Amino acid sequence: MKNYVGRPVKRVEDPRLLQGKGVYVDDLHPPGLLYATFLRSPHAHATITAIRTEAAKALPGVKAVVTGADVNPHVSMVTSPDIMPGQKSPKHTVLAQDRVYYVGHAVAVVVATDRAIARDALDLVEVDYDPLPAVADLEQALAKDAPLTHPDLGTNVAYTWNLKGGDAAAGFKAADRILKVRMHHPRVIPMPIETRGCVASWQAGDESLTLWTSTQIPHLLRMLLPKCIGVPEHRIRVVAPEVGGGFGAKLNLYPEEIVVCRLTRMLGVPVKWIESRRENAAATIHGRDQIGDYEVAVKKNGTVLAIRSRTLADLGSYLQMGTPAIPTLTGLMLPGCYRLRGIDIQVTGVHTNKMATDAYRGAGRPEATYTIERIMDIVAAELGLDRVEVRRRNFIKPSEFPFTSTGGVTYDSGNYEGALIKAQSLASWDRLLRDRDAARREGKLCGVGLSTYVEICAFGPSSMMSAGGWEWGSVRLEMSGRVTVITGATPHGQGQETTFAQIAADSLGVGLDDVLVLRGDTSVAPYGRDTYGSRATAIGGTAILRSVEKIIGKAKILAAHLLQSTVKQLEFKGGRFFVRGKTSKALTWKELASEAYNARNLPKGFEPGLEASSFFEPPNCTFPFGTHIAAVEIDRETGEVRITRYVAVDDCGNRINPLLVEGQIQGGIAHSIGQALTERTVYGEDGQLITGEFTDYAIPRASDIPEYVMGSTVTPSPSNPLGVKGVGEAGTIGAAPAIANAVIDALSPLGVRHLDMPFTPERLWRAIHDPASRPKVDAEATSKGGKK
Ligand code: MCN
Repeated sequence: MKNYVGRPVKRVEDPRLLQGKGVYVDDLHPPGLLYATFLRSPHAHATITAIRTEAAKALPGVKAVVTGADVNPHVSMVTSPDIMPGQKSPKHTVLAQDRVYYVGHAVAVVVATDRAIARDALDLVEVDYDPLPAVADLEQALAKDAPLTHPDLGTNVAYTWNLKGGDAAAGFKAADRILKVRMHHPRVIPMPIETRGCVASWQAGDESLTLWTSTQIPHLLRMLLPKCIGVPEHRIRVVAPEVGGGFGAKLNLYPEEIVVCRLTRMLGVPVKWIESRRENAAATIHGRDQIGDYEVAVKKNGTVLAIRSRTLADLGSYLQMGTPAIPTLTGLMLPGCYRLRGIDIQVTGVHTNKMATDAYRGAGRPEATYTIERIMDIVAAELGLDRVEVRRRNFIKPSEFPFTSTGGVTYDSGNYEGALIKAQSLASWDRLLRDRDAARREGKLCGVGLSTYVEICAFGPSSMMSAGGWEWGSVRLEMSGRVTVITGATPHGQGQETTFAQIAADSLGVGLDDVLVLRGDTSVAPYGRDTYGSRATAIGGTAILRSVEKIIGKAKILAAHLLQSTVKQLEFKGGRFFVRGKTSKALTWKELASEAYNARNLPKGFEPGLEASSFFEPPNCTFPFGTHIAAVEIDRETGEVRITRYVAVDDCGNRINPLLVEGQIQGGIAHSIGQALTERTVYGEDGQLITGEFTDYAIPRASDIPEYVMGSTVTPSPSNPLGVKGVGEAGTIGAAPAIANAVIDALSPLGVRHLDMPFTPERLWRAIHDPASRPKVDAEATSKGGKK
């Protein structure tokens, strides 16, 4: 055994990526390539009364100008799974035809010999709009006289979803206090470094189509495209080359991909489209955007009995692939690490004239964690209890796993207190509080916050998914003894070429350099469910492990034959097969592979070759957890926040590669720092996206990121033989509430009891200087609890 698993092996992807040798969509230039550019609506809601394309068509170099009337009849609409009870789904044509429903809605597309000409030609397309009243505010969308986003639906309500677990009514009856708080989880824009983009190429001879696209889901696209473009699945190849970040935003079939496929078919040459940053902000999915009213039933000793919530989720104008489902994940995970007696959750999905929301790193779980972790701090503050103690009192204990939460999901394994204790120790918690108090005595606004989170990821089994919860992987011993691993997952920055090679190398007993991992091409990996929901390691990694086990089983039969022994007598160790006690006559993989493919001396009935593939169907999701602690200082004069200390202790079960795990967590925390402190998506009342560029939309800079102190605990998952849980989203889920709790702790001496993200300088300055601007937290004593 080489013992790669568990070691901080450097990423095998890095040499090519760091030297600029990675091949991204925009690096592809097939012969005859034309460039497409989309014309987008400047209005949030308007009817289109005329489109004039003649002038654009006359520009030298322009090959086509296509409108909704030209393309929509030849392709299907963009669909979203119809998963919510009574779900109202707007008709989503790939180009707007009679109406536009959000700023950035694609209206026409120009195809030209180069990108600059295509851009110039856009200015020559004339569209006459009749602006209509738009609704951009989530709550106003529910007002009686609100404009309807989609008048044909007759309502802005897309669905109402209820989740009741345990006995919430009994919890409220038994409560000493009922706390009420409203929380807003604001909209964020994913902004991966590489925007979206694709190249489609129609091969007329064999009537096949290749789509190279910056996506997380080539296999799901191949499954969805036939219906959209009328080309059968086996004649479609989808390739995700190098992808410069997705964070959930590339987990979708977008209208542009369908249009570009149609254009190559129409024009008979390859067509490329690369999204601009402004388009990316306006027309690639956004994340979060929920407003919730929460009632919390508590005992005087800090036991949280039940939570009742009424949440509004802003879905935007259209339903993309996961749009309706994301807020349900918030509901499922609302109980967090705690043993509640009951929950009573209602989520109302609402249409507005804005870009759709969908899965953005964490997808519903950051909202749940933020809510429950703010609730824990509010409970402690209102009851005058220690916030760590309140959490401890409500924790699910290690002996209670597997534990079915009031959210109705079965947490696989956990030790929440273990992670908390470790984080407190790494943070020197008591000293942190003493330092905070000393700084306060000097008049500084300093705060310390924590969050103890659990999340759900590695989604499966298939019964809970709309398109299969398995993952596929294959392993092939080449004749040379080298190993080719093919995965149906589609890593796009996570480093799975390294971790999957670690798994294969260890279990085959070969060197890491002997293993090559291929991914992201449906013609190479015939099956796959791609990469999202932090599932690739747990599910894709296990599919590879299972394939290795099959090959070892087969190789043993061959080795036994060649060594004139029996399979029972055989041992496999360190990449060598030998008869027990006779290591000198061991066979290597190279020798076995050579025999297996030359096929001149095989046991009777033995199929030549040494390759195997497996589908792994997980029995359950995995439930990573941890504790994050943040210390902050707020500048009283400017309202600016500085994170002075950050400690993260995360438990993702067995860690395949601790270096990558830490990198994932650090990247995830950076996303949350952005959401908590700097990022603000602003739509005007008329539905104009005001923060549509990096000049207005402030993602964190390197200087906003503190030094992290990282720790871990290891509680293996029983849901897969690797014992791993996902980690790709954990940092984002754990971090924002820790920062929020620290900021509110810093302001608590001024009487601030709650504030919503983002904690921009302006918002904090107002909270410091204008008490009227602060949101309310109500605390009612029940008759049982006596007067407050
Ligand atoms: N890992 C490990 N041991 C574990 C768990 C994970 O060594 N117990 C390692 C993996 O092998 C892998 C990485 O950590 O290198 C993440 O694995 P996993 O948690 O299984 O997540 P996925 O590979 O399924 O990636 C998806 C996840 C999601 S949902 C988002 S969003 C996200 C993320 O990964 N987007 C990313 N991380 C990202 N990282 C980059 N660079 N870019 C993105 O777009």
